[in-house]
Amino acid sequence: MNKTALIFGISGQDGSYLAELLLEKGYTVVGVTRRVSVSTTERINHILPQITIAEGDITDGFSVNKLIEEYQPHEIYNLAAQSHVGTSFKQPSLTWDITAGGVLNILEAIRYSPRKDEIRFYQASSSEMFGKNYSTADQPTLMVKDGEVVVDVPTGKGVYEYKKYQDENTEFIPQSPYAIAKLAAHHLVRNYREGYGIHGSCGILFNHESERRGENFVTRKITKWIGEFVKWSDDCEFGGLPIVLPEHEDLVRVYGKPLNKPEFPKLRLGNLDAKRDWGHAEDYVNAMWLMLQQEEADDYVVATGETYSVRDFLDVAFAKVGIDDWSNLVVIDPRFYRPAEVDHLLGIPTKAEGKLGWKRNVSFKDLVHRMVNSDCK
Ligand code: NDP
Ligand code: GDR
Repeated sequence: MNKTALIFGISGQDGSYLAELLLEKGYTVVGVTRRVSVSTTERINHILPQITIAEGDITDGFSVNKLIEEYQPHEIYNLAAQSHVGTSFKQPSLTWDITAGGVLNILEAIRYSPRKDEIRFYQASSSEMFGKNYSTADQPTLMVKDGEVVVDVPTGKGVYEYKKYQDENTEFIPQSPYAIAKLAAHHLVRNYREGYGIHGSCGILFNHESERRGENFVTRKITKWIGEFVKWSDDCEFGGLPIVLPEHEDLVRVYGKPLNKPEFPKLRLGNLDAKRDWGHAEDYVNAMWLMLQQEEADDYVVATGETYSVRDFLDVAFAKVGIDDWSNLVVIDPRFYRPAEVDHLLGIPTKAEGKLGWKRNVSFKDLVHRMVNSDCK
């Protein structure tokens, strides 16, 4: 008999990749979507004939109970959340209800299900829970970026660093309503695991992006802008990349621009110094599945072990379309700053690699290039 998986959040970035993975593995896939006025199935339209879509909302405990009773899943993946950190400062109460309260509804439904012992549960925890905290290595090690040792240009010698990192033993000091809600959910899963014997695992996933990433997360915001900008500049009279006139703060102007063609707004961003550990979502959904194949439920950090700033992301993304200096194309806009920031994330996935046999396949550079290519199409 093939297994049934119930995915909350199937219409999101991770939900779409996870559904594809589970279909490949022969699962019956049921995905929960909430009623909205416009369709949100763009990321899963190509697999709709192979999956079942059920209407529900994780903030509605009755609907969660009903779904688990009706579809009798062997595995439940909770990817549903108000997942935007910036938005969580503007809508903290909604974020709490979905991102923390919704998880409680699922755990309670499993706890009282007659099939409790047959169900395995995955909760999408987040590196945001570490917030401003990190651990520091005792010994300096050579700095590695994109698989290569970083070399000091004048001396030609490798650069050493006391690595600042997060792993399963790093204390959580969350910095946003989103992270606090995720941390509450994280502890609820642990509590229901220890208290009621629920097979619940949390993946503490660091940032993962893709061609399907939501357009208001910084990586996709950048690559989408580049895609539109390249198209705009291709259409300019002189062809090729435009000459940017620096005195125009908000708009990209070019010599030779046809009069009837609108100028192009610059890319507006917030904090460029924040560092993130960025991987590809395709690799990360595999870790979710692996966690539920373990006899014992547990929590795992899933990350690449490397960190890059938003500025680094801009460098690689713009270089892909032949632009080495993007400084005149980007405007710093205080609207995109957050009241409290997470400055440095670098996850050590040793436990996931050792116990789950998980490994990532897509490097930082490949991730950025894939996203730029996709948005330039
Ligand atoms: P997305 O924002 O792309 O997807 C979130 C999903 O949750 C969407 O399908 C959304 O549905 C659904 N959802 C939101 N509210 C509800 C609700 N009340 N009831 C049912 N469904 C709801 O997130 P990602 O795919 O990027 O992330 C998946 C999960 O992993 C999230 O929980 C996120 O917080 C967490 N996470 C993500 C990381 C990342 O880097 N991507 C890293 C660590 C954790 P709709 O389409 O209707 O909006
Ligand atoms: P994050 O992702 O907050 O890490 O949460 P996001 O891409 O939103 O921000 C990353 C960093 O970029 C800075 N930044 C900007 N961010 C956005 N969105 N828009 C901007 O214009 C901008 N300019 C600079 C941010 O300040 C931040 O430092 C993601 C989500 O997927 C969460 O759900 C998940 O839990 C974590 O990753 C791990």
